[in-house]
Amino acid sequence: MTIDSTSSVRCVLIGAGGHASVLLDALAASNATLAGVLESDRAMWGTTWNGVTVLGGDDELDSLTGKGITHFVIGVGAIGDNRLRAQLFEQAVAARLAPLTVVHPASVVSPQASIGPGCQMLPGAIVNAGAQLGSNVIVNSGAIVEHDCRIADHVHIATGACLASTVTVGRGAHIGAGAVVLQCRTIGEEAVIGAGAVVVGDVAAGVVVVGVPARPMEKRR
Ligand code: JB2
Repeated sequence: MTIDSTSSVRCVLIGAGGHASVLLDALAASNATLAGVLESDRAMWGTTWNGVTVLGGDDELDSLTGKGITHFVIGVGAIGDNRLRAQLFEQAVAARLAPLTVVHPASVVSPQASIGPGCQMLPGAIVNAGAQLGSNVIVNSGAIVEHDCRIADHVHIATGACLASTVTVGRGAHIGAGAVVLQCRTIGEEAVIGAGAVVVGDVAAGVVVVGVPARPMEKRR
């Protein structure tokens, strides 16, 4: 990884697993310096991961501004349950760190789209005109957010999923890998769309749907 020691953006990566390893490429192409990672796995503390020091656990967050770290990146993908990502985001903001927006150079984001702080656009992601994304949204590799979609905070649109135009997605929802949501549908808060599902109607908050066409599997809360 290229580390630019002159950069004023020094960030910490929270989580050091599979999703974090994908983020490394985008970070390397940015002007941010990756100053360390935080891990819940104590065995990793004090070691290096992909050439970056594991500073400790999330209890370290409060001390990081004093060490010249300015920004954070949520490195946990947490498939199917975005509550951990939301909690870590809020914890890092409370520690006075700023969310770093990560845009891989091979993603396409329309200048007419808006993306909130801490969003992650991974390789091959497309966000088209008029789309509005809140904070801490992942548009994972090869996923498509078509024009005029409205995506709330902490949503994860997994690898290869497709939101046809003017879809509304509520806070913390998960759109599974390869799923398709037809245009103008609404996905409720913390709903989960199973991998490969085709959503032809609205999905209520907290409901898990699977299959083609997508049908409810269970109520989450
Ligand atoms: O609360 C936490 C925490 N919980 C788990 N704080 C911190 N700092 N770290 C945490 N972790 C750590 O995140 C785990 O100890 C582990 O090292 C890492 C999660 O790695 P894993 O590879 O298990 O999952 P992931 O979330 O990075 O990736 C999943 O989601 C991606 C979107 C995988 O299923 C991937 O295949 C998927 N592409």
